[in-house]
Amino acid sequence: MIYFDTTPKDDGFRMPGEFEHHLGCWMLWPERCDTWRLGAKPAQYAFTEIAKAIVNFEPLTVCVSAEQFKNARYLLDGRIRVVEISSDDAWMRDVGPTFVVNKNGSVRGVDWDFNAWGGIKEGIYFPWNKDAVVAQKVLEIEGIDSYKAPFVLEGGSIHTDGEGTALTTRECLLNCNRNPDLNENEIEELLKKYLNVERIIWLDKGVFQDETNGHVDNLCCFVKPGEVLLTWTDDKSDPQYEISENARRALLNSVDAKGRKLKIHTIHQPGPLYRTREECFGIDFDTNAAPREQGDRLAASYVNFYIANNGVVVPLFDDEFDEPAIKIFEQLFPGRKIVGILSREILLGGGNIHCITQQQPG
Ligand code: KQY
Repeated sequence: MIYFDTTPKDDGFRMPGEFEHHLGCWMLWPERCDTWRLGAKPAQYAFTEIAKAIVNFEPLTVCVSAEQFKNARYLLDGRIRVVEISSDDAWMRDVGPTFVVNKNGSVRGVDWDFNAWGGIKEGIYFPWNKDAVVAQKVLEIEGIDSYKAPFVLEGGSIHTDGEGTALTTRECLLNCNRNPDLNENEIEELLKKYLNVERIIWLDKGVFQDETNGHVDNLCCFVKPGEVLLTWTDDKSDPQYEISENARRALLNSVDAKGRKLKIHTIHQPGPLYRTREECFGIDFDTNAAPREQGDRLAASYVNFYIANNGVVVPLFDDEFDEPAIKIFEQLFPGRKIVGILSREILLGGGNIHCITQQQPG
């Protein structure tokens, strides 16, 4: 695998929208016991369900440690490719490569720096040396050449419309626990080069109490060029109201790279949801991992879904807002099958379906 010393922009490669065609999807396998309760068994079951939903639409590879290989192979649908790649946890969106494509359909990877969502002091766990080389290993397996981006970024902190526009949050990208030496203009310039976009739409904050420092993939995404979906609450006393309203105003006042005003769809959040006493039971304590405590507000959002070829895999929470959410997805994606999966177990680990997947275009 070659690392180019140019950028995707130099070479005419761009990050496509997630709604564009995929060659397949990548996931990791959960096993760390200070993230996932009860030896990660309930999480493994949830990942298995999501993997099965995805492989009905497109090829899927699940990367797993040597220790868990046989167990994962046994549990996962036979159509899924299982390969051995070690990792520190299971967030492929953030540790995997971002794929970029050119006009001829060639694909390259972007390999970002990773610091476990905030580095030694503020990150979620230490060490993260295995996570830091997952992208490179995926690209090696696929024989895809790559760009090494010279700054910290997780895939969950960006969305693109494939037509020159990127969406992100200041809370995450300008956080001093990511790239303390870079200001907003400098980050913009880097995003423009490595995603090959012309316009960045900045939202201030991500979902309330999101442990990623406000990843956009839990808050807002493109459903097609010119249209976004934003998590919402009608409850003005909920801190999420101000965050979503502020984002709505920023989106209203934005135009995309093609000069279009955005059509904004909102989707009511579930809950609010909190970690229960029972859900704290069976999480290993470790001073090198963020504590998970009873009563924690969970950053639950339907926006953390995955768009597959001909399908959409949507997180459900056994909540009164699940059914209206499914109806919204049916309206937004008329040509795709909507599959809802109960995903609270993944939410307990700090993310959701979008965070554990990474599409490979082609
Ligand atoms: O939002 C995401 N893309 C990932 C969430 C990672 C949470 C780590 N516990």
